[in-house]
Amino acid sequence: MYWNANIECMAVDDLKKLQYRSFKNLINNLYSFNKFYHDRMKGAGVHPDDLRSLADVQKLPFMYKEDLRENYPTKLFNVPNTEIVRFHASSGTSGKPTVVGYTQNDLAYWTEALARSLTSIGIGSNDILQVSYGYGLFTGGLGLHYGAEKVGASVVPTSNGNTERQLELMQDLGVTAIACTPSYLMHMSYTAEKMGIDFRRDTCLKKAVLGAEPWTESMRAKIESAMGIKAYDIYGTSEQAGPMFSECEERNGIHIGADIMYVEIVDSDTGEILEDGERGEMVVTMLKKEALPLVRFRIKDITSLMKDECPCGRTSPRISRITGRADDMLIIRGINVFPSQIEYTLMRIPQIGDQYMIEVSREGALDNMKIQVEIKPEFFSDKVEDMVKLRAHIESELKKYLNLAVPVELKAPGALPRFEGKAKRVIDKRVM
Ligand code: DLL
Repeated sequence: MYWNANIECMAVDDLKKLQYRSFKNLINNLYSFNKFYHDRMKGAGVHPDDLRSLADVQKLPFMYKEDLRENYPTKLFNVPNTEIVRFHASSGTSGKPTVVGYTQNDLAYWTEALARSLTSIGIGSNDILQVSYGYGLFTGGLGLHYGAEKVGASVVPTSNGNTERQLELMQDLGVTAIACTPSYLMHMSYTAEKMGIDFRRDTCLKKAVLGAEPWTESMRAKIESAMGIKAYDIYGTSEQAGPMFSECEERNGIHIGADIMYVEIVDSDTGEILEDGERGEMVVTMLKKEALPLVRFRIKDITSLMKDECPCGRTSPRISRITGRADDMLIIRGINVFPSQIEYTLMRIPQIGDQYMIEVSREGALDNMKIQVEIKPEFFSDKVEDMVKLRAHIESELKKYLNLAVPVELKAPGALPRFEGKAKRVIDKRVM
């Protein structure tokens, strides 16, 4: 089932022509009417006439999150205030927050992208979707809300928090799908167990639309087997609009609406464009945005453009699972580690529950890492020798996969903090 087969299944050459036309219009407009982009292009010695093909996009300079911060809150908006109908803002956990504005058309394209995504997951008018992403300045709640209404699903707008009430409503209303962060779903699963709720027996839940934070295939396996549902990856950032693009039923890469966003993958250090299949930092140009245009914006998320065609019939480009952010990488005694590699290893160990925490500290010139993991109730024991054995096993698995000796601390079930929004898995105690 497609939401917009004309675009989603368009011949690849036609899609590229469409992208080039939108791109050309965008750049002509920005060069003529937007001081920021005009000055940037002049500074780089590029005129719109130099852009003769899609590949010429790479002549344009990159744009960074700092550009948004420096122009806080609305200096980069490209429309008069009267055309802005909504604001969202990032939480500002990694610096000053950024504000995003939307025109009516921006909201319409955002909702269109989500309608395509939800349809590709098989969510439609027969579904009752509980939206447990936060509502408010965060884009998750309202984004999914309007996308789900567009496809005719019945929305239960619970937002996050008050988990016991959420579980009751889920049962009472016969909720079939949920949208939230993977960490919040795991928290729900944990709370349900404590309340004696069995998802398979006591709910109609079949699907989960999970994103807003990195998660791994082993986390997917854990969620699916614990709850008897299918979990789908959804991606987006507030600068792009919010959650937008997701996996289809094939669950092998995230389909990007090619008419909405043009993706390049570059080497984080050199900025050079990488081949399809190579992992690097995602750079996006939003082809339709009016209020806050983005041209060659460096998102910092690490992914690759996939080479193969998707059996679902959609011709749109696909990106592989986001494995982290370029600025998330930890260098421990010279070895590069992404938190997602740690999660992947931990979640495959059956005795480990769904919570872990990575602590990084510095001793002299050396960075150290320690990992705390929660053990599932059925494997947690008072017998010291059992726990010592289990800890040694986890440490040896980490050594095998990461090539790094990391001390592990075992925690009782429920001992580590839970998250209602985005999980914070790394505590960085280094003084920079
Ligand atoms: O997290 C938008 C969103 C809401 C996406 C709901 C999906 C679902 P921001 O708060 O601006 O926007 O954070 C964007 O979150 O750059 C990634 O680092 C991370 N992220 C989002 N989705 C995924 C995902 C929303 N599926 C930042 N996998 C991005 C990995 C993700 N990381």
